[in-house]
Amino acid sequence: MSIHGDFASRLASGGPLFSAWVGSREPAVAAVLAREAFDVVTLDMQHGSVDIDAAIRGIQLVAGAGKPAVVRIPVGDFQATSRMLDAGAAAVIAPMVNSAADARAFAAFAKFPPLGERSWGPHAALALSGLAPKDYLARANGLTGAVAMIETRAALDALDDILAVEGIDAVFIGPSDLSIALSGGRELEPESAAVDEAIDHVLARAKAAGKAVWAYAGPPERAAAFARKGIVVSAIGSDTVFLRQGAQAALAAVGR
Ligand code: 3PY
Ligand code: MG
Repeated sequence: MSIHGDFASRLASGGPLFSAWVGSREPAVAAVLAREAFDVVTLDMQHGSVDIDAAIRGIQLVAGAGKPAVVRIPVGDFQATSRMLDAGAAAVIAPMVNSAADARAFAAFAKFPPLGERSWGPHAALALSGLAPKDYLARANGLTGAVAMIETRAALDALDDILAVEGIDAVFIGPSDLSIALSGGRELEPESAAVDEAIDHVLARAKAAGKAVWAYAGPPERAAAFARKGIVVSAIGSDTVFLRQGAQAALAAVGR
């Protein structure tokens, strides 16, 4: 089975899956993490320094390690979705999807007709999927994911409408922005009781809509807790955090 097919069936069986989270524009960083026991590697174009070129290379290097790559695009840059899927991303995460209209615009770039308006040109994706062009066209909408981030009050208010958009496969919780939104900008507490309550609400509404929930966890203990709650993909990291933690542990061992 292809990397995409394997990922899609592991998602369908409910996970839990764990993603590395990479903001570095050096694709070799994603490749190094892909060779650890992560199920998937996410390349972050929103807050990381990953640009289109780095994402295209990163997807290939992650695939070389036998793993799927997911890309988080910049806010509102829905057209980047098709490019990332053409480059072989297994799924695209769109940040700050705040309304059904945002979700429809995103899904339009993620899915081929009749579901959406994705334009044809999956050059690298064809090679990675191992599919003939006609088979790719027939299967791509099911093989690749459109994942809408829920991380504002507006998104929570529009949650059922966003979940109802055909072509949105899953929602992704951003606990940091949610904590800022829920506290009216007063706090950054991604593990607060208010955020946990919102997460449970999103899980319940997504279950009712028959859609999956992914989330950014940060620390591995939080990712394990998310997995126990039924979150299908939990992101651990990031690369910068791993680097700093490794450096701090090494320096602590020599008394610094
Ligand atoms: C958030 O927590 O707001 C995120 O977007 C995770 O990166
Ligand atoms: Mg966010």
